[in-house]
Amino acid sequence: MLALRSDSCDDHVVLVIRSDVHAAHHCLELDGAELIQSWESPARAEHVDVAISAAENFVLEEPDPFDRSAAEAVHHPEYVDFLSTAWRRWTAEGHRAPSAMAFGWPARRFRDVRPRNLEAQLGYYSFAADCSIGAGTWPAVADSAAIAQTAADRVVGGERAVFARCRPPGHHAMKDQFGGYCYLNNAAIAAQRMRNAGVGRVAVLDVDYHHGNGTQDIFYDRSDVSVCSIHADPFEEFPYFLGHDDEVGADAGAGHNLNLPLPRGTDARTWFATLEHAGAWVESQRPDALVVSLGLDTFVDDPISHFQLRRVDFATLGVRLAGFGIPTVLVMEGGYATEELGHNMVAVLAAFDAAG
Ligand code: SP5
Ligand code: ZN
Repeated sequence: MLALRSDSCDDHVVLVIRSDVHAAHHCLELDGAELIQSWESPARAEHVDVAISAAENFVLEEPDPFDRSAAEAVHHPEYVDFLSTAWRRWTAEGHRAPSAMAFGWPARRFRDVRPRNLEAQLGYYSFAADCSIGAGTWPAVADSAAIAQTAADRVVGGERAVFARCRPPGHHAMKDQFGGYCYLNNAAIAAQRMRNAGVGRVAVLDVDYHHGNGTQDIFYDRSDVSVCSIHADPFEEFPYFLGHDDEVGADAGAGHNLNLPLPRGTDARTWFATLEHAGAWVESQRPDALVVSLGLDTFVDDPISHFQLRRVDFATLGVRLAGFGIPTVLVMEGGYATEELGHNMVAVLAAFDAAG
């Protein structure tokens, strides 16, 4: 049943954009020399949907159709074309493997020249072997982007906050490279969508455990979208090759990128002190709207991450995010304690909502 917002007596309702298209996307991931079912699984989104459906004051809606131009506004069009055709090409070539994954990359001292060979292009258009492209990947990727695009449209249309329950996640996706379970950068799509609709300045605050390298890449030389990421130190943690604190933006974007790396094992006290620093900086950028890259792999029991936030901390996070007092798109990113993810996500969103 669709609950109509105008029928609700309660002013506080969280609009959630979600769909089931993601379910056919399940990746393989290289773990040492072993291929495993990815930590980034369909069950993650299912647990979030179940927890949201069981909670009060959430209204769930399907996304509008994917607008390819929303993706092409932040990614290279030929990269979007590659993603949308890779599986068809892989199938046509008759490979034995169940999904397509790169095994070689244009690493240091190689040339940045696009090859014609599909397996080589997989390396050209990616930076990690923690995700693959299968039959359900492009439909899920396009739908996840549509969720972010729709959430941005609803916020532009007057919603105070919308949760984009995206899967696959997006913040690692660069202008023309996938990796880190991410293909299209949902948060960047939402930010750019709001800019195109006339929002003057947008800030992206990325609280996922991992550095939002893709979002940084996309907006690095721009002053209209400021990007701040709190994450595990890239000297120790994925994505390893970006996310240091001396990456401050370039050209017009100089001073509009802030990285706040923290050591593995960081506890809630230090994390929230860092969030205060991030919050003050975001406010100094004078944004008219906010995009939150909401990864909850900062959870103490996350199986692949090493910060120590608990459920109560996620409620505190929700209150702080509401405190910016500006229209907000909350975009789901990581979080691999699958059984807990739904409850943790509801903790953030319900606290955000209650805080107004
Ligand atoms: C969106 C997001 O959170 N992406 C994170 C991607 C991390 N991918 C690399 C993970 C490597 C984890 N290896 C864990 C081995 C445990 N034995
Ligand atoms: Zn993450």
